[in-house]
Amino acid sequence: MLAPASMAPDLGDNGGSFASPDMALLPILVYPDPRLHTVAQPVAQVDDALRRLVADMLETMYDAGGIGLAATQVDHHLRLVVIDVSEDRDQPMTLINPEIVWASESKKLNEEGCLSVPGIYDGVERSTAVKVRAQDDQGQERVIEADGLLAVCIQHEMDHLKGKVFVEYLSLLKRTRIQTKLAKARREALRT
Ligand code: K1U
Ligand code: ZN
Repeated sequence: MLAPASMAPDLGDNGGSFASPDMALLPILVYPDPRLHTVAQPVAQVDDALRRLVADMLETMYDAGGIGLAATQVDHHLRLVVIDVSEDRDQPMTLINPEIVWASESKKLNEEGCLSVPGIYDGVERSTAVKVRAQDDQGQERVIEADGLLAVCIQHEMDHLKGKVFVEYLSLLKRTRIQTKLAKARREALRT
């Protein structure tokens, strides 16, 4: 993986596994919730309210064991993504108004999961490397060159901003089975 050198960890003492008492866990929408298909709007202003949402999304992502989270998944329809693919969970990245400015022609099938599709993992073909332009949590424009897991995660999260969930790359038969499985899990959770 190429290091995202131009995008320094962005939350200082609030990043990584450190959680301040005023952070909040946000409920994650579960597929097939129709709100997951909302197209996110650009962030107009990077201010304290947005930084608060970023901190809450990071806490939610770490708590859920994810490597990424899009604002769409927590019912905020803004072009905002948080990611941490580091082993030690101490390199949070915030991508505000991200745009993929280049994607490699070479593609690879990767096993993906999604916090909005709990317990389901399947293969999706993605570009092996991408270049992304985004603002950080101070509103500074950054360019990130990514490959490996970071490139896969960025593409997965950017799909969420378009209202697309990874299972939509799978066959109708697989999607139907996934919906049946999640509906059963929801019924069982309601019973207990
Ligand atoms: O968007 C999300 O729901 C987060 C998702 C991101 C993602 C995982 C794997 C490939 C592409 C994108 C997750 O973090 S799901 C959690 C998970 O399964 C996982 C955790 C660590 C490494 C790999 C997968
Ligand atoms: Zn996802």
